[in-house]
Amino acid sequence: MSGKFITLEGGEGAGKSTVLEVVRVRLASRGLDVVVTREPGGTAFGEAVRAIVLDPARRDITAESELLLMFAARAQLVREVIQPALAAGRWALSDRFTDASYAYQGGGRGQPRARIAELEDWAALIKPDLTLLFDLPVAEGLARVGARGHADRIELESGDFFERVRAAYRERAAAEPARFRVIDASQPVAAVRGAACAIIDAYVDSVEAVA
Ligand code: Z5A
Repeated sequence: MSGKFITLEGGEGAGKSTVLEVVRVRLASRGLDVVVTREPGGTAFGEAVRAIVLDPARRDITAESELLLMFAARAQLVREVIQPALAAGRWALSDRFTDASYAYQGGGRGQPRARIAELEDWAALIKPDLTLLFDLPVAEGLARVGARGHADRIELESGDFFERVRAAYRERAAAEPARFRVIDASQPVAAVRGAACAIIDAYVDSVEAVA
């Protein structure tokens, strides 16, 4: 069976990271060799970019610089980690990918979609085969991350910014129903995990059926 690329997406505090390991274990239990990564990050270069873009002291970063930095990290991750994994028949699981740029830099910051699409073609090269979108009301997500007591540079944005991020994610999910599965992330953790595992099982079944 050839490798597949799965991404987890959602707004602040949506619970992606909480579910990521469960999804990895589920895939492994199906006999799949899984590489787990995250964005921005996942390579030495990408983690250096992450430290810059999430640093709350860096209030000077422009929307254009932020967009380019996200794609610089992504270009490295795809070539260094994801493409080699897929070529070797492994599966790749990423906490965020290009949909986050459409949601945060496109929806949140108002960067033109066509510009993001150009960068996607040139720098990202690949699209996920399956994307789990963890969706919940902005106020709930912000209350969850607020309880952590510290905020990164992007978490310092306004509620309106995160409403635009959520709307952009939902719009993308509606436009690509074959790739996206939307999970109600306001449910208790056990229910969210259960929903994610059911989606993963059904997806692996469908891939095995055509292999
Ligand atoms: N970003 C971007 O702008 N453009 C891009 O192209 C890319 C990224 C790729 C990454 O930082 C930031 O980069 C991100 C988007 C931007 N924005 N910010 N800030 P990150 O990786 O550190 O941040 P994140 O991905 O948003 O992580 P997060 O806010 O922690 O969200 P999460 O991973 O979805 O949530 P979590 O850590 O699993 O859960 C958050 C808290 O909620 C935690 O205390 C949990 O115990 C709790 N939780 C989780 N699920 C539940 C349920 N179901 N009920 C109750 N409580 C729960």
